[in-house]
Amino acid sequence: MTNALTTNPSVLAWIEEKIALTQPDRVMWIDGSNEQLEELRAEGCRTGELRKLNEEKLPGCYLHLSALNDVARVEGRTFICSEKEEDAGPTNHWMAPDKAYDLLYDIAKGAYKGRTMYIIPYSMGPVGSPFAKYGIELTDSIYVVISMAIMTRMGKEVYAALGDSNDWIRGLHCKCDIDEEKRYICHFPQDNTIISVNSGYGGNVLLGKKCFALRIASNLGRQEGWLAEHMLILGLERPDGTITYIAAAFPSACGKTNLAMLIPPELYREKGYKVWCVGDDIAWMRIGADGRLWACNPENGFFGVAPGTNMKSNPNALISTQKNTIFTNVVLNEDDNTVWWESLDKNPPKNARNWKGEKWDCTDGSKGAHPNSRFTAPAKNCPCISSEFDSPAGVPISAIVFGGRRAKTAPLVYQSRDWDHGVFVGSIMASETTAAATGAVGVVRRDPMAMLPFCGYHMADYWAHWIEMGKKLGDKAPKIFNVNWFRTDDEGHFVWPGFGDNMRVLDWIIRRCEGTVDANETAIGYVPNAEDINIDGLEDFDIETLKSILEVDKDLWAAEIDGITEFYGKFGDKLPAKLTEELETLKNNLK
Ligand code: OXD
Ligand code: MN
Repeated sequence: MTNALTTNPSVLAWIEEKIALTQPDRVMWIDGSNEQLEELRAEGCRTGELRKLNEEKLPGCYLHLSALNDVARVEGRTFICSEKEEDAGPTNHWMAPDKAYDLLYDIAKGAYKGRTMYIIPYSMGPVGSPFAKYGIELTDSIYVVISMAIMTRMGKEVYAALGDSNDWIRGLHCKCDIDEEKRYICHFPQDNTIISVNSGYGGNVLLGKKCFALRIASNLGRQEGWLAEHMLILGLERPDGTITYIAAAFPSACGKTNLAMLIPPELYREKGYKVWCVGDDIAWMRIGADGRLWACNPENGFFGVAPGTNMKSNPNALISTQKNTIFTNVVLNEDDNTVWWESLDKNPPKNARNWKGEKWDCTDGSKGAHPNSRFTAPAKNCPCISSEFDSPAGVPISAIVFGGRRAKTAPLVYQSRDWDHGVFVGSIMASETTAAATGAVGVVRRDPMAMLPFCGYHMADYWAHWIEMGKKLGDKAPKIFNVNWFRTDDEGHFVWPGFGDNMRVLDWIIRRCEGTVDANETAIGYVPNAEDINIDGLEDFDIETLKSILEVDKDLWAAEIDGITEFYGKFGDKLPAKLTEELETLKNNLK
């Protein structure tokens, strides 16, 4: 093949096959160089796929507007195409692999005619590290190439690291006509292959992220004895310079990026506490030579939700977006060629275009940015990025935190009795819908380990894998906690201030990990004694208020048991016996 950047036979054979299928006019081997990326950015601006923003105010930044019907992940059109249906399990959509390949190849046939095939070599995890896994994505989208350059370690060094190995993830993306009816995001775990057609939206087409680093990687983790999780990773530095690492899973829209980049309240900052961000969305975790659990963020950038991000909610995220960032579906300020989104500040631009590219009048009550508008920003831009971000060994995890959005049931924080109980706590994770989201308030959506849309195999086998990991870790296992920042009072107002003040809860968590603070054993696990959570300096918040959100209401938990029993019912015989036992223990404890 002309200009090929590799001689790897499995790579060349696969690409040749896909060239024959998609019939591109041109083929471009992406080498990761800035020169090539600049050429592509300029080309993207010529075709209208990108708009270069104000170089002085937002250097190296671009705006991209997606098709109107293509603004989010599409769970209903996302399939796990395992050989056997039962391996996908009741929480995934399944399609038989033969049927899926036929359908997808039919759609992909000739899909690159008149277009260029870009061949993207990328690594999830630092190239050459024990965590790293390599992938090649074929795409006909410049937006995908320049986004992958931010979100992954992309470039020809990946071919050098791969050598002649066949151990890499195949990814084929075709924009086609962005036809919703023919949109499919399919995963073939037995072939390490992902095919995505008729979408241009990040979560569906940046194949390194949800498709590879979670759905395919969760399968690899199961086979190879590690975990691929939908978790942030942060390091909490104390005044003596020691750093404790925490991994935390929350469903979408529970503030994962904010927690990952938390700025401690002043009373902690004065003493020298700091939070370092290792990752905001995905953690790969392996047992290290010392027997502990070590975690690595396989990504290289943040694909964050823009609305709600501002200098108060998350200054570190906002600062991360001030250079070399791609904004998708936000407002264009035509006066100074910059961007805006709801709640960025109180000054919506007067002369503006909304995410649809239409003239937008901020006083007409419509939203200017799409609620799922995004920034794609290099992790290195983040002022609190951890010095261990590129560490080949990852970071040792002391605590795993699960969380959800519960008005009353879950207390502010509690600790599981042990690893297996912690797996139970993760498996029953749930969020209640808010009025803003659906109109139906308080509907509980179970989202075990925040992996509902991302676990690439049977969820009950996944829980069994977690239990196995606990056996291997033994007494070196991280402690497992659950947090709930979203308890409400009788008027429906949030009680806990959240944001930077979540540091006060993290502080308790790390003291529990090192065994320097006591706790109160309740039916659901260890709950803090109110005196042990530092509430100094919190306004309108006293120890009674704190006690009100540490309360475990037995009636609500009895109702919760019904919900859990119904949910567990879906998994039939595959449900690990340990989890049934944990449910029984909970029932007995509540009696
Ligand atoms: C994400 C998600 O985009 O979880 O990270 O939906
Ligand atoms: Mn996510």
